[in-house]
Amino acid sequence: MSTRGRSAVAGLACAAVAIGVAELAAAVVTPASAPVVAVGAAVITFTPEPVKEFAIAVFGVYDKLALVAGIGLILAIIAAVIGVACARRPWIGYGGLAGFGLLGVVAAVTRPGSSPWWALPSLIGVLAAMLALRLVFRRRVALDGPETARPPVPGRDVDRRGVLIGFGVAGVAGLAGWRVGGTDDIERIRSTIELPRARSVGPSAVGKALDVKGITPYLTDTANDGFYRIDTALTLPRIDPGKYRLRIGGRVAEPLSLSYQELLDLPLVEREITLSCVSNEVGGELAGTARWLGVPLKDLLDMVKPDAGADQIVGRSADGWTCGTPTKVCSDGRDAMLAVGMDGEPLPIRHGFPVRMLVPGLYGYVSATKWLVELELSSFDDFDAYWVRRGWDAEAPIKTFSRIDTPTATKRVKPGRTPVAGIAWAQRRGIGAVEVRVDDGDWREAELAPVISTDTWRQWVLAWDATPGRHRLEVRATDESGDTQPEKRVTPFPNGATGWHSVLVNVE
Ligand SMILES: Nc1nc2c(c(=O)[nH]1)N[C@H]1C(S)=C(S)[C@@H](COP(=O)(O)O)O[C@H]1N2
Ligand SMILES: [Mo]
Repeated sequence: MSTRGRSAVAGLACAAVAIGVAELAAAVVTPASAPVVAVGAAVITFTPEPVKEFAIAVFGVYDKLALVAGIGLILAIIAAVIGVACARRPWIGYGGLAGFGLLGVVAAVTRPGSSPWWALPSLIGVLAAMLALRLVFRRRVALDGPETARPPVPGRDVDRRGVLIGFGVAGVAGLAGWRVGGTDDIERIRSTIELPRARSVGPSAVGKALDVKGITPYLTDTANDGFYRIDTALTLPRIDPGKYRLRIGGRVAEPLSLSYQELLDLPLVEREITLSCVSNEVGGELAGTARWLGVPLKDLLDMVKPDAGADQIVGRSADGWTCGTPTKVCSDGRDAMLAVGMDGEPLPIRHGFPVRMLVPGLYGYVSATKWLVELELSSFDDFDAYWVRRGWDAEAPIKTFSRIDTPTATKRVKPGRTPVAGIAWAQRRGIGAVEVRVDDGDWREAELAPVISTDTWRQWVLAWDATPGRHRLEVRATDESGDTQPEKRVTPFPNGATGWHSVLVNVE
């Protein structure tokens, strides 16, 4: 390898030491204080809306993975370049490390809910990396015997053993940090929780689903991570239910603070509800249906007695994310709740353990705060929540949606009777009809699966006599108030996508 190549690898080794050691230190402080995570979180906070929308459109639920990979790649390139420069001018290396350390510190201590301690992982990581730099780039010495010694060429040599040790230290520290900083401890506590039974169990459509190959199942497979996850959290908030408190305050007559157990002791309801994300594109998969167990939000508001003008409930997450929900969802009969259970188990950590909010009929960003720690009664005039500050609508009821699950564009279809099937939803209004057309022909009405309420999605199926050739299938749904999905495509920003889903299929 050339001298340059070696120097670049040495630069990478030093950066790896910084990241690995910082990761380990962060596991002790708190995982969110790790520099890459903190910088990533800051990037999420400051990224302009169109870029964020692009990221969700391209990477979907892998947007966070893409972000961390992107940061890693940029870091690696800069580290390699600095490594090369460092062989001649070591101060560039120290300066570069100090710069990155500062970036990590600033990002960490400006995170919501952070403390000055959050600076530590970045500082310790950078100090370790400076030490590594000292060991890896050695002053060039004369290699010949004493008699033939020539003065050394200015510059530095790379100590290969030092580089290997650097990568080793980085790997071990990083792995240890990852083990210690995981959610294992909270997961253990979660697995011992026995939730009380619901006082009121709603009707169920389980067992009434359509039997069509390839159709979205009625209940989402939450246990196997089948339920979509969307949030701004790079590290999952870890909340010990034993220390958990929910504060309910703001414009109320009687503020309240409840422990997890006190919440569980209130009368619970269980309901099947479909949750969906405003970022879901036409044909997208950012929605899921589960059996939710929780405390009716109305019961809690009755306890605190909101002021008449408090038209917005602001939900706060343990990681500082905020969400604004119209207070009136508590008085129109819908099952708005603080959920503690999902499909018979305590909420999974990724879905908001120990407590999250859920409001049928509203997109997640205006209703479904995960890792919920505070409800503040406020007004829409007084407060803009996280996504509202970034231009999304303050109020966002879920729009009618329909999707063709089968056939797909990639599967070969044989001529003859073929089921065209999928799902549709229009929470609060209910799905009245689903229609399908082939190649701009007549719209034909699909058969609908039985439903238990307006708040869950509805499967549908239509028998199609497929003829050889290439065909375009289109779907549109009509809600029970008679409104049909508009054909016009609009993007998810700022209040949800519209348009008919279509697929091109090859019949042969
Ligand atoms: N704390 C917190 N809660 C959150 C979010 C978030 O970023 N942070 N995102 C919301 C959005 S945009 C959606 S669509 C739902 C998704 O819930 P899920 O991840 O359980 O499917 O959570 C909501 N609750
Ligand atoms: Mo969302």
